[in-house]
Amino acid sequence: MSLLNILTYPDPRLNKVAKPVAAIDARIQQLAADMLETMYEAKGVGLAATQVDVHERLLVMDTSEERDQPLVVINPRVVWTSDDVVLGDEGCLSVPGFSGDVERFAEIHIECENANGDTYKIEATELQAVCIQHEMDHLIGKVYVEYLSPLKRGRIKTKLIKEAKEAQKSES
Ligand code: GNR
Ligand code: NI
Repeated sequence: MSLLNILTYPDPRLNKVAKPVAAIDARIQQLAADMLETMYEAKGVGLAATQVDVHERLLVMDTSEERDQPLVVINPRVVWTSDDVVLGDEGCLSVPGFSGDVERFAEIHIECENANGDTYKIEATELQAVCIQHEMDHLIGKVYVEYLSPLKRGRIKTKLIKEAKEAQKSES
């Protein structure tokens, strides 16, 4: 098990489009385990492979209160979305210190594979539904800030670039 580095917005690697996972093998199982460890350590409810600079369609998630229900989602396919939408305040581990309102489907059903290669279905509502849509956006290279106003997105970008430069300075 090891902790992985999470990319920070506006890193261009966050805009890469992930390819399907071709084979659920030991490498993918190790990656999923490391992503879960990284997600729990960062206190996130989800993490997409894109965020750890792996451009394959894999995400992990745990939206349970007790944080004891890890899910590994490989090659997700959307099979149904509700007509209802919800507006929610979203955060992202790749956009530390900020949040913003995003509209999402209230409910979503997906089909995917787990780390053993078994196909299963998730019928998600509430935070889990929002999280799945947020993570699936990462897999197509999309960060939630793209839904915010250009003004708000610009402020976030400027502040995070400044913080990254200051972190670099204090390293040397
Ligand atoms: O930890 C996270 N919390 C969260 C809150 C509201 C909507 C979406 C999320 S996902 C986020 C973790 C993350 O960045 N996943 O990509
Ligand atoms: Ni995110």
